[in-house]
Amino acid sequence: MSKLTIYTYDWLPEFPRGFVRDLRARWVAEETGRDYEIATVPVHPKSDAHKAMQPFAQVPMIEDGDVSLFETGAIVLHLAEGSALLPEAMRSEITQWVIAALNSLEPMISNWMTSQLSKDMPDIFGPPASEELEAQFLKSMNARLAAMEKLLADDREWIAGDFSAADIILVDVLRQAGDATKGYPALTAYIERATARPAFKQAMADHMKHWEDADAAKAAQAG
Ligand SMILES: N[C@@H](CCC(=O)N[C@@H](CS)C(=O)NCC(=O)O)C(=O)O
Repeated sequence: MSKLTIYTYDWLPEFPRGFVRDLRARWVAEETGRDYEIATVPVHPKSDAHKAMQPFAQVPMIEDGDVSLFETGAIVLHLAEGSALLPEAMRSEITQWVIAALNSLEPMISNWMTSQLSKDMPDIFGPPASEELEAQFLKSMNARLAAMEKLLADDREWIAGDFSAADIILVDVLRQAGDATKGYPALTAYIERATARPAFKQAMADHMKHWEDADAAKAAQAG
């Protein structure tokens, strides 16, 4: 088995912890029983080495032997390869749902969350959206959440057959909507089912420990 390294930031403030997308890479590694190491890139300023691995200077990235990848959809599909998370017969449907989660849900959720976060943190998230724009973001997000609610309520435990790579991406995208999913019982139950998995819990514990260690390293450096 090749050596797997997951790259994330060296430190981040409290508010994004628990939602930084290295969690998706950690989760798939846990589900598939892959050992991995964590490597870090500075959050500020972004380094040339970071940009060489991730052209948009975001995280996460991975190195899996000779393969270097960015984009969580690609990372999760790559690490799921050959495992029960990506059975050959379901490959196309799972890929469809990975792309749907990242392309048809995440932007709507992200627009809404950014409009909410910008109220308290305009220096980070930009000036708050107008009331009209905020209402539009909410409507667009809710239309997508309602469509997902119907699917999950009608006929399925997981989004594409058994628990798969698609559920890892979709659930982590839906988690980002926070309380906005509360009015959707099937979605809420789906998120709870997925996040009750031991692999998710381990990934989250290690993710949070990383930020605690980063705080300690920063404090030690400050003397
Ligand atoms: N589409 C990318 C999004 C990556 C992303 O948004 N990463 C965030 C952390 S979770 C980031 O690095 N944000 C800092 C920035 O955009 O400068 C993926 O799924 O990998």
